[in-house]
Amino acid sequence: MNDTTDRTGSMTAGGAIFARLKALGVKYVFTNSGTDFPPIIEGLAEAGAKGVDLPEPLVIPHEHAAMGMAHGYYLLSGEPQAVMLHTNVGLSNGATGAINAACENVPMILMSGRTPVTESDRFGARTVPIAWGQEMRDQTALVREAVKWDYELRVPEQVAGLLDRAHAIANSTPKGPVYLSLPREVLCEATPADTLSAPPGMSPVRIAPDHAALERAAEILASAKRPLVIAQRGAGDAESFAAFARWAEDWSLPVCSWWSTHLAIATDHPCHVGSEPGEWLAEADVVLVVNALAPWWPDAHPIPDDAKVIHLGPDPLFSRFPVRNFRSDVALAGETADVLPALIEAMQSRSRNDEAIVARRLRLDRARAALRRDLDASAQPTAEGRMTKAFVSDRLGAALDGKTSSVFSELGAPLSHLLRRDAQSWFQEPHSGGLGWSFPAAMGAQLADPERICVATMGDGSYLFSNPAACHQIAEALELPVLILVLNNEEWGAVRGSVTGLYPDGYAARANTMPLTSLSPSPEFTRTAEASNAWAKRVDRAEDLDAALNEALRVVTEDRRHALLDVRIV
Ligand SMILES: Cc1ncc(C[n+]2csc(CCOP(=O)(O)OP(=O)(O)O)c2C)c(N)n1
Ligand SMILES: [Mg+2]
Repeated sequence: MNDTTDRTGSMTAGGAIFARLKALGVKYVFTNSGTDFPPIIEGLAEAGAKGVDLPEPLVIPHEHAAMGMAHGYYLLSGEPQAVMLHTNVGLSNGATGAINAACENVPMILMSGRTPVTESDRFGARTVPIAWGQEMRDQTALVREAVKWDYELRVPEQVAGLLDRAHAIANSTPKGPVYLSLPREVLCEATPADTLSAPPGMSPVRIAPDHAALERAAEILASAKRPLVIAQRGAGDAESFAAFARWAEDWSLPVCSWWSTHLAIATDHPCHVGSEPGEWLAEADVVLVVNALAPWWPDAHPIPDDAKVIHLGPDPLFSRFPVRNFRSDVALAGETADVLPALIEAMQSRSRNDEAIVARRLRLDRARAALRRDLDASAQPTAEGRMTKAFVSDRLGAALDGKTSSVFSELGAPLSHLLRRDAQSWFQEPHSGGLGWSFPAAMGAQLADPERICVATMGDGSYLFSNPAACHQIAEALELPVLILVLNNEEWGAVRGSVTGLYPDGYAARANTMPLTSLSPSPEFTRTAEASNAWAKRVDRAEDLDAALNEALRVVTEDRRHALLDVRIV
């Protein structure tokens, strides 16, 4: 027991941060500690000894993994997240995760220590040379562009108020990460403890859609002849997901999942036209863009000059991004889970153009049948029995059918060939593309929902970006039985594809070995996984995949052990 605390009813600021996070609803703090952490660790122990209710601090041995886990935890739970890192060096390792979180409107309170500013004569002052080496003129600059708000804790009495504000801003529409830096001397000081468990002093703002814009959008959509819906970040929550599916069917609305990062509609829904918007956009008279950063490819997907475009989502103009000039005739701002049902409701009273709806239904039936034929044909293994991403995706979808599961894909099994039917059953890496995301995101999701099957599927390059040894250590230490599917082509195939896309007949495309794309020889990833007690298997031939998938699923669900399949693809 600390005498100072007993006499004054106060607590070390380092511990007070945790106590306040608990009051804000944070269950876990994804933490990577350092030499600025003594007051945090001492404060935690102090608070624990006094029976103060705290979130569980988790040791996460790489910052990118900590950020990915908080991201994945939020995707499944919708609950507020907190990540605590070490000074500038820990923060810079977490910066890619902050960019990913910002791109996907993932709210989290990101914190990192600040090296002591005093060199002597004050408790908490600098000791080892690292304290000089880690000082920066503007530490926050490392993540400022990715956060909605930032500040530095100046005095210990600010802990509760600042965290309340950070939480409210992070969780306001449009949501996103915020950053608070924590100087060591301030963390060492005492702060009043009596108000730390009080309810939050500030509520997040939830923006409601503008009524007039809703009516206008409903009118435009109801009278459309050839509408197209493009959805990238889902259809909101489970309820609005279901309402969206019924609505699309009722009005025969083609729904396209161009570069979707969340599932908006079942992949086998009669209105789902796949991931290519080109042919539908070319003749669209109305386009509804549901929370999509880049809803189409302007150079490849022309849209008619007189087509009306409606954008719907937490920030329909994506104002964080300097350049994004997709036409926007009507903007409906708000959380998708609110706006989509409101739009559906506003459509109810509109007159229906039944002739156009029937024509659309016939066209959709033909398009779905053609899509199904294309997908089946392209999901075959090669003549030599080798696997492709499409084949693996098709088999993974079949293996997971009927099971409550979420797939986190990062250049892994493509959505086009994967059977997915439920809200939250599919996530792809954010459009910021900070690779190394899916393995930790799946672990965060598993922590949030222990009974769900959480699958991370990724390229071999993406697996290496995830700091696999650290991630496997986490999976073993926290007993997170995730299934990892590495789709291993021994290269950065996406980089190769980008080069041949821009220079189809160029020198690089004709070279025997394209520069800067090879990852050969591939490590035996099974051994990396086995080092942390995972069940692991390498699969080279198409005929062996089904059995390997089923055994891996048995291991994660029955043995509750994490598993890795190193799937060799062409
Ligand atoms: C942190 C980070 N570094 C580099 C890149 C650039 N990059 C984009 S795709 C890619 C290759 C991914 O390779 P892999 O995961 O093996 O997938 P493949 O395309 O081979 O299927 C790279 C390196 C990135 N997006 N993020
Ligand atoms: Mg690869």
